[in-house]
Amino acid sequence: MAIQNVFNKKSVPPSKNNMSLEQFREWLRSKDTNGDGQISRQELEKALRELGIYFPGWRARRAMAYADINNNGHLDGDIEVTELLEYVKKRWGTSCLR
Ligand SMILES: [Ca+2]
Repeated sequence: MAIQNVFNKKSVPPSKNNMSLEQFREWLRSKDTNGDGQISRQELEKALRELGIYFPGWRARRAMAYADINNNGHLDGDIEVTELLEYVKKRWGTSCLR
């Protein structure tokens, strides 16, 4: 029993790192400052800066290079948003977006 209690204390709380696509989409929508329905690199960079994430410009460029599949300089459409979420989960951890 005593040993079990020790393990329980150390157990990680239920995943904070598991933002759903819908939550992520909602978050992105709130960062679409000019309301054109797309996320530009500048908007992504501004969002990261607001979160206090280091090197927001560099991170935004890397994320765009990964997720902007049609290379139009904006994140638009479900596929690109899904790609960005995958990238964010892998590289940043989505808990930082809350
Ligand atoms: Ca695009």
